[in-house]
Amino acid sequence: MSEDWEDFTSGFVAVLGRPNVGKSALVNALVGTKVTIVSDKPNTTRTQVRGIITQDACQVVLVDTPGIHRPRTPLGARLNETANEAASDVDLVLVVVDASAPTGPGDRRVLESAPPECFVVVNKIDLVPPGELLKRLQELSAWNKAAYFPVSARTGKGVEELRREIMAKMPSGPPYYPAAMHGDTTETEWIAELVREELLAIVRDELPHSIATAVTEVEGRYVRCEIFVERDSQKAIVLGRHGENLKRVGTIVRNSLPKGYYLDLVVKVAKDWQSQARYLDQFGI
Ligand SMILES: Nc1nc2c(ncn2[C@@H]2O[C@H](COP(=O)(O)OP(=O)(O)OP(=O)(O)O)[C@@H](O)[C@H]2O)c(=O)[nH]1
Ligand SMILES: [Mg+2]
Repeated sequence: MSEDWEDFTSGFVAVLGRPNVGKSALVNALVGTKVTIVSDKPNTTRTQVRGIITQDACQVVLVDTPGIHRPRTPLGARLNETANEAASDVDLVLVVVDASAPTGPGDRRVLESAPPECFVVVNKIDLVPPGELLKRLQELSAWNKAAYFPVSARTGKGVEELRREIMAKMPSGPPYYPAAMHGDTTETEWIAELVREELLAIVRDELPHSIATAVTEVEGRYVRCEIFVERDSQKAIVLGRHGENLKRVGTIVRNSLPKGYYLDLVVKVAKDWQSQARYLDQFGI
């Protein structure tokens, strides 16, 4: 390429925080389109997922990460590793905290390990009265980070300002992705993620952690997505009465595919996969 990128800026931004604070929702809001899945169950994000903003001679590559938590399984340990790895070698770190919850030990660990130049994003401000938000901001200022941004990924409040400040921090550099690209997830990975997102919206308790999905076959317009659970008893819950859960998930995800696609959902048992490295590798976690 002989293009002159002298006036262009670009960089990588890691989005860190404990589970469920709204990192993925924030990445989607900053990008302006859905590039990473969201759910009310903790540890929804399992890999580094990139969201790309290209605007005003600047490209920002946001790296969504798994929520950092106290791991109870090899899966949990791997999620933490993935998140911590994302924090190294980036131009900026965003630490996301939940405005509607007090700063807990989980937040503290992330805040303490984050560089002083990081931005602290106080998300979910739609859930708290202004007086309480002020208290939260005062509390968080004890960490002396570079800047604090109250936002709501849900309503979009504060997101534009945060986007501008992130862009202003990017050093000179070329774009890494074509301007029309908003994410780095492949089409098959995305289908598997959408299936998992819909399942997470249905299931409860410990089951979210036990679900993994993978597209295992694409043949013309036929797509086979396998849903893995850890035990036989979980299979029935995922299927639902007369298979109605699976039907519902299939219909929703099929609607997001180009017309004429056939999505085949199959539930399988991968015994105790959360604890087995070979399964974690197989699922790309
Ligand atoms: N009210 C409100 N809810 C939000 C906001 N941002 C995210 N949420 C909700 O919070 C829950 C968690 O959002 P996610 O974006 O999946 O959280 P996360 O930090 O990526 O979680 P993990 O991937 O599990 O680490 C979901 O139910 C979101 O809809 C917000 O600004 N306001
Ligand atoms: Mg997430």
